[in-house]
Amino acid sequence: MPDPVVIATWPFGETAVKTSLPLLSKGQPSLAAALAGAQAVEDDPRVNSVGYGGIPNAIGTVSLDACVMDGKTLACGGVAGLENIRHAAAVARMVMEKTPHILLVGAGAQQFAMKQGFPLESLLTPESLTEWEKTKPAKKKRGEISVIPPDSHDTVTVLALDQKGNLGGVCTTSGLAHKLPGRVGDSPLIGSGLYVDNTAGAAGATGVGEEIIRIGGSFFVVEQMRAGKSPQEACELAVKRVNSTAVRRGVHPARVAFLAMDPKGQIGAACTVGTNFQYAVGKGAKSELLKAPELGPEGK
Ligand code: SD4
Repeated sequence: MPDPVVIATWPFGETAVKTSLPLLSKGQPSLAAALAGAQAVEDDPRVNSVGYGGIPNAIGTVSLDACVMDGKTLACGGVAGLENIRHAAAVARMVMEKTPHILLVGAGAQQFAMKQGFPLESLLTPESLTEWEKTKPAKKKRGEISVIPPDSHDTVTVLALDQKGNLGGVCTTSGLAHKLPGRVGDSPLIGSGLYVDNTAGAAGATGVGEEIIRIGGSFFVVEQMRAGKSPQEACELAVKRVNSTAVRRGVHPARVAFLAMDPKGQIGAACTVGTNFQYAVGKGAKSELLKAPELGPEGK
């Protein structure tokens, strides 16, 4: 029986880890435990990039993206552009369990959630509104992506290994602050923000979604593990790939981070330079916060 392990992005990932770990220790399945952890972050109004209290898009609407994946069966589900419903990850799980589809968006996702009994509510808080006002980009050039305020920490991605040796993962976010209405990031896209397969490993991402989608980020990391790389090596290869695409496009590498877990519960993480990516790790009765290595475009 493997020791349960759970990892989650950013310092607020500690909230997720502390919620998930006792559930895993009681024998709960990885996906249920990861979802409970992610939901604790969605509910925390102090986290202004996930769920309730997330920073709104360019027109002041909080719009959530999320997905879930089960490593045993490859069952998965997601929602994108979900408004006025705080538990986006739980809705994603319902998409997985109750529909033949994988991704529901916008009004359709909201209608589906309401039918499943999720309440409608405003996700804005006075604090998130103030932060939105304060960080509003003065003027954006056409095609320019909003810059994430340096202190706003992003998506929560939770990867868990349960006592039966099954991997499960959840990714949930309000996405880039000030994004264009209708913009979908990596977080609800299976293979970009999250990918989980018991036969190879689990991976998740955080940062500028466009860069993660461009390289098929989480799928890339899992396939590196399938080919024999360690979770650490796999994450570093994904960051190098992001860096090399940035060099080819003549732009500075965007802020992106990956984290991964193999089927034995070994973990890894890496990020682009200047990202200051920290992640929470829970194993046994212990949880801690680790800092990921940063890789520059020169690949160091
Ligand atoms: C996105 N990856 O929507 C998300 C944003 C984020 O940490 O903040 N990630 O692109």
